[in-house]
Amino acid sequence: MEDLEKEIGRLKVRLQDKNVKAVIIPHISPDGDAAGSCSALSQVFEQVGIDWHILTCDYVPEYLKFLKNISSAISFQEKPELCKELISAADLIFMLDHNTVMREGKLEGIVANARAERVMIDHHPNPELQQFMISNAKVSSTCELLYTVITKIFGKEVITSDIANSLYCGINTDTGGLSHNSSRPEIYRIIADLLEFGLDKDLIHRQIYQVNNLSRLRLMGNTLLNKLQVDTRYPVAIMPITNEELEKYDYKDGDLEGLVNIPLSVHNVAVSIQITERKGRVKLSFRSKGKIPVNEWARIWFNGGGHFNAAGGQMERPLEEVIKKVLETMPLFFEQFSK
Ligand SMILES: [Mn+2]
Repeated sequence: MEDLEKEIGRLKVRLQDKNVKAVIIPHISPDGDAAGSCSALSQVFEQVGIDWHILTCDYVPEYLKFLKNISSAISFQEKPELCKELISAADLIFMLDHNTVMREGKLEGIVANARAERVMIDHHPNPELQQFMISNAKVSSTCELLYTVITKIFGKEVITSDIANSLYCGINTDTGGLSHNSSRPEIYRIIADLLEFGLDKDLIHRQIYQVNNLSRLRLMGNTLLNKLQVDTRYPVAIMPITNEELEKYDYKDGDLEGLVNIPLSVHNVAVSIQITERKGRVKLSFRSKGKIPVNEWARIWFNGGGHFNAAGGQMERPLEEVIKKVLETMPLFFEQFSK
């Protein structure tokens, strides 16, 4: 905690130079916490007169575009040259909601070789060392941590209702609507503050949970009805989704958000794994309840990692092979890690 205060203090000194050029980067496939934190930080910079750009290696999903400044994010897939220019001109690169440059997709090499100092603001375990390390794995979300960073550096008076909305979006989505990882009283003190600054809680809930694409409903329906399998040996549910299915149901970014959590509601399921084939690559999302560290499963066998109960991995192998590997590593994982 002391180290954290010190790092925030160092950043405060660095940001006294209002001529700094800042670039703000979320992780690949940004979620509510990544997009919410980028949105909030950019608004603060706007207010205090610091030059900023939000860059993504891919896209921001449709359902998060209501967050202020998020639709002005520049995608490396659309404008690679502009992204390179902005990164090479930057003095500070803010890495939000990720613990390694590797989570920046195709921006990785460019960011790693840039002259800028990197500022990590994140809550994932085992962070990679950067020039400024504001990392705390105990908090619910990057947005929760960012609230502390913003108010310590710029004071509570910079928090507008739009900033409160963005921060709450991350706190809410990273805790599954305050259902897990949200028992520290501090979270509710922050939410109470945000309400005083004009947070429109109901708006965020509506935007996040009550707006669906038809394609999302069809894809989720098909997956739960026809694809979900529960293992007979271990308390594990698996949902493979093929490229063909994504095309058939007209998949849009964000359509599968949250789907992986649903099988955990079945009483004898303790681990849920969504295995999604997309453009020659297979993405795995792991969720668990209780004392099952799925980040280890993802890290050891699937080139990934993450949180104890929520992790991700990926493989550049055919879907069938990845499914086979999940089934083969299941006994190994449970032998080693479940108590
Ligand atoms: Mn997060």
